[in-house]
Amino acid sequence: ASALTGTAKSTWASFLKSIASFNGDLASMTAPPFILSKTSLVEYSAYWTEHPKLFVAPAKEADPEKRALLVLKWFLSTLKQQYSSRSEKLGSEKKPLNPFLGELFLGHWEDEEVGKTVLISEQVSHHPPVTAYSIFNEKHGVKLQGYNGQKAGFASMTINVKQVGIARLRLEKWDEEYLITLPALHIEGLVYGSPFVELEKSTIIQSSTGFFAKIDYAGKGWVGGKSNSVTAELYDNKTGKLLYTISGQWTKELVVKKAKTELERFEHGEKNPTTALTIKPIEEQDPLESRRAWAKVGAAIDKGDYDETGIEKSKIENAQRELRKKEKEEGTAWERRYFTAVDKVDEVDALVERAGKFMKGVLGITPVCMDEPAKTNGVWVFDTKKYDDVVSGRKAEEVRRAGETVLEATE
Ligand code: 0T9
Repeated sequence: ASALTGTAKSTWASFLKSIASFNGDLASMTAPPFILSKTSLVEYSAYWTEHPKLFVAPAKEADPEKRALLVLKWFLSTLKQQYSSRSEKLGSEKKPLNPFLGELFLGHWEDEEVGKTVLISEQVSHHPPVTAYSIFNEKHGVKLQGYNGQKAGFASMTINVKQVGIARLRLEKWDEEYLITLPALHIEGLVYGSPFVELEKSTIIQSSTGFFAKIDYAGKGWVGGKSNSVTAELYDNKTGKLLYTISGQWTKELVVKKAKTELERFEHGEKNPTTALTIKPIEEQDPLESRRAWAKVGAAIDKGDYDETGIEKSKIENAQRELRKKEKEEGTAWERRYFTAVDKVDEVDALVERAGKFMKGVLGITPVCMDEPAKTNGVWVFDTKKYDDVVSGRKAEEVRRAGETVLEATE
């Protein structure tokens, strides 16, 4: 039965009618007030590291096979945060704010045991929307970077979303790289007014030391299965030997097995709580930082004031349109603060090729790893030079000016 009553019910009904003719652009969708979230999509990068201990764990492991298993365990532990934490907290999936070009989400996790893990997330493209991030723990030499956008479609009351982009994990100490692909998903529960995410299809993790993980997702009723089901298999690339399997529900418990022998069970709920991200108070934030930039919109959403939400949102959107117009006239482009677009990354290509060979040979399937760069306005890489310039203050003037352009327009 529907979770909605009264006006919400009829607003939702007309919304559903409107998305029946959905054009694939998630951002352009006008959703009813009660489904709006005040969290911008640029914040979602933080879901990768809400368990900082699991994130750095592989760095301490000397055996490459066990390391690959730890990476797989960490990856699986991020799924619950990425895809079901909002539903759990808010009662349903909500429509995130559509980040503006250059929008930032900056913070860090402080953990007694593993030290500081830094998060840098930036909206590097607005058309199509693409978010890039870099997450690193210097002390343990663990560095994650990636970028992602979405391709969406609507069919039989379900929003189907394919993610474009990749994540890359680097373990400095072992000079090791992992390529991680992103799952496809769909939004269920639309008819009842309580949308939630279910994952589908497969992703892979390929390591430069020759380990390959294939991760298969399935939902409720899929071959009789439970919701949020996952089965991961970790192989040795060279021998094709299956080393470990991990299976269960990514929202609940997962079981690690070697052949038929159970090694361990783990879950990432109460027994393994997340670490809160530390971010600056709004007054100290850069004008491009998400929570500061969207503060008025957020306040209007909190109040449930739909008109005010619309007015404040339009201010930001119009200001952005003006900026783009000005750039076009002046023949300039918005300078991304931390990332740079490239055509390709050789290390990534090598991993894709390795995974492809393995998959064809052993599993009989071709890799769907790298999407055409055009879909994300390029392959986005973390630019350590830009980062150093910002941190050292060498870019202070540019940073100040960028902030001003956004402030002027929205205040
Ligand atoms: C990258 C993640 C992504 C972003 C979200 C599809 C979705 C926007 C993209 C893929 C993160 O690492 C992982 C998790 C959830 C994904 C979101 C779920 C969702 O519903 C939204 C889309 C844009 C909507 O808001 C659809 C509206 C719907 C909630 C109600 C009408």
